[in-house]
Amino acid sequence: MSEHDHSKMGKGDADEMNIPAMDHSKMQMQGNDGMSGMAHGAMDLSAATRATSAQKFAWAFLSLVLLAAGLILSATLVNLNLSARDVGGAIMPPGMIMLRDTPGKAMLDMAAVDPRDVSYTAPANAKGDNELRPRVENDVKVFDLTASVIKWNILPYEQVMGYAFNEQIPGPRIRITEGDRVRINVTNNLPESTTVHWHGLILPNNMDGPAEITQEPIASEQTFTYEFTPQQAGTYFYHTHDHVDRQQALGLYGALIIDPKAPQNIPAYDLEYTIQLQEWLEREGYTFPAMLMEGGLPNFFTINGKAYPSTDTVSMMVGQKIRIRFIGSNNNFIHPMHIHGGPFTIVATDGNVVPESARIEKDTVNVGPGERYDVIWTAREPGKWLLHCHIPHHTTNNNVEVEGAGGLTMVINVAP
Ligand SMILES: [Cu+2]
Repeated sequence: MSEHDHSKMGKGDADEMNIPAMDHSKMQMQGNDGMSGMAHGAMDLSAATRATSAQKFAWAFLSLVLLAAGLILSATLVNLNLSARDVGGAIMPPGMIMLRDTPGKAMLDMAAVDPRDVSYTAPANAKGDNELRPRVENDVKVFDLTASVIKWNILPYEQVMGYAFNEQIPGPRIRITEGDRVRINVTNNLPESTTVHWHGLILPNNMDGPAEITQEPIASEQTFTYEFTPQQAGTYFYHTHDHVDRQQALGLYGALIIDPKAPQNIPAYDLEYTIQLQEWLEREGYTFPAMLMEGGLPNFFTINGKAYPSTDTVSMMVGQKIRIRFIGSNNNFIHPMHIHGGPFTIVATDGNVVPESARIEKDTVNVGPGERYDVIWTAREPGKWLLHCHIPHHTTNNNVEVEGAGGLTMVINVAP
């Protein structure tokens, strides 16, 4: 008999197979008896283990105390007053200490550059500090600067998100002559307001640039025009003067070289090279403004927007002299810049010519934020002579030496 035949199986069939026929009425009774018996047993068990009201209250009270303790403990460590409105989708640097007294503005200052603000990706081999040619309008040299967020390679394999003038880091070099009338139109395509300060220049106060002090900040998508006539000559630079802590640390600066009308009392030289320093904090694809604050310490360093071995190599011949203009565009750190192969002479400080009697010979000069040193170095021996910061961490790329150095290093290649 197949399985399918069970449904047709009658009482007789069951007898034939020695399966006792079921008495349904009896089974029902047994079932009821069984169930009521079990219920009685369960009631006995529950009576033995059931929580008393006092116990329930104790558990509820303990849970509430633990919940409250958890909230109070967190409240002592973090700022519960901050809302998403204060900090948006800010991504903070790993290691930043954020306590209950850390304001939302501090977080925004240190937050990663928002990748959604990037409007341009520079070619990996693009260089900054390209001379910006003015157009001349009624004897005024007119320059256009535009600030925006870009992707910029400091090494072939290391791309940062920076704030840039004219889509390069450093911003373009402005080179004028003492006494030139200049007009500079600054357009702001950054996600926040900005201004430009002309560092070291004597000019009308309302052209000096500090936001909220001498002028209204230039809002996003707005343009402000600076116009003045520099009466000084030498090595200067321009940089943001609004949210400086963040904006300059992300690349918003450039060289301003003013040639003298008449020759200055500076020893002769054959070539010149300008050096602008910067620190970077790049972690897991995010760029944070490097600064001397917990979590903000830099792990990359650049000369003219590139880390060694991507920095320039300067070529010279034995006997030639080079004027190196060090610009302290670095925002937070002092860099003792050293040249191998013999001393240099400091011929100008902060744009001002050093009188002959006061010139000193050194082979290392501390370039602090805002400072400029013009030095003249003589190529005495052939070979590869290093120019580098003497803080060894600043000559690494993310703490790694590459091809013998990194970061604030470049080579002066002297031919016989
Ligand atoms: Cu350094």
